[in-house]
Amino acid sequence: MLRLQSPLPDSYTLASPEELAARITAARAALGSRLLILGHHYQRPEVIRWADLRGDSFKLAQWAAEHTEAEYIVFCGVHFMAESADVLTGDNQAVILPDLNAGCSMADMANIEQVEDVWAELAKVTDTDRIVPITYMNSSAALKAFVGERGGAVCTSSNASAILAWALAKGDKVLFFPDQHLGRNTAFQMGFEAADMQVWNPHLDFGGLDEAAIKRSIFLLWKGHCSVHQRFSPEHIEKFRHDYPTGEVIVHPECRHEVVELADRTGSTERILEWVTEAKPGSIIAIGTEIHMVSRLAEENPDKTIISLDPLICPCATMFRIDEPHLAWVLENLVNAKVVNQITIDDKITEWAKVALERMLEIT
Ligand code: CIZ
Ligand code: SF4
Repeated sequence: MLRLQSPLPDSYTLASPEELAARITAARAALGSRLLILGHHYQRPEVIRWADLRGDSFKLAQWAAEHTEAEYIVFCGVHFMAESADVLTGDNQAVILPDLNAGCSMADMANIEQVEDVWAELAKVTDTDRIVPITYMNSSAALKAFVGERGGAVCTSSNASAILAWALAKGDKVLFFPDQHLGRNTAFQMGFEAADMQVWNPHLDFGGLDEAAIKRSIFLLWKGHCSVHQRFSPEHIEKFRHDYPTGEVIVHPECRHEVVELADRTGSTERILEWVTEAKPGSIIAIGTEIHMVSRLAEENPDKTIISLDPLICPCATMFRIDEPHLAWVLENLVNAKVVNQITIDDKITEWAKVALERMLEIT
């Protein structure tokens, strides 16, 4: 979704990297503890080096809420992450996204109007009181509020199986959005079979399913995906195993199921970080996730061979939008007491989105 970031003045776009670094350093010093810069694992190196804290989307949002002294939270990540941070932080804290066009193509694959329509369609063929809606963290605050209001919860890639088990203890079916792959991989990991899952295509009537298929299913998986993770293929794994017979393959659960099946381990960014950090010196590991995180792990673990599972992988284009000119621009505005690019969620959405996020915390 295009969110109309206005172009930056030339004084930022034409500045040299050295000048930008000096300006960011000065702005950070001027703002002191009033400022907290958060950096997601998928950020580029020129940006992540300025982050006070690094983590996955949920950890970052929690840290933002814990750092009550920080008036300004500059979120180097994508839109849904800044929204979650705004939901969890106090009214005295402003969450700022350096480039408003840093969205997430997966999160944009499900919007609130579509999800409300799907719910109404489901009500025609089944009892929606028995369906528990679960949204992946990678979704808009409006979707988090939707699930919160209807007895559902948010999940992350670290806790999806615990959340889905909880959902099935309270209902008969799960409507899972927006990532079909995380939903499918988690359901398989929990022991369910392909026959228990149906893909719901929001662009077709009744998701493209017939009534019997909807009734039979346990998991209705929204037809969404991450374009970065969907690129990893079984052929990449075969090639790696051929080249490095003693190597290990670790992939993110946003990858396709046939990739997850062939991998040695599957886990969230935080898990991948732990596994690589704990691996023995000399280990050879191919990783299937965003390239900036893989390159950073390679740099930080020089005693191990860490490579990308796909040698031609592209970075996440929206994460990549956050750059030093945008960071310098938001920070210098803050120094001049001007808050630009603030992400604010209205009170009603905040209330229910918080319920959905807090429910996730209680369950896990
Ligand atoms: O939640 C996040 O930060 C993302 C995008 C993935 C992960 O596995 O942590
Ligand atoms: Fe969204 Fe995929 Fe980018 Fe993550 S890597 S922010 S899921 S597009």
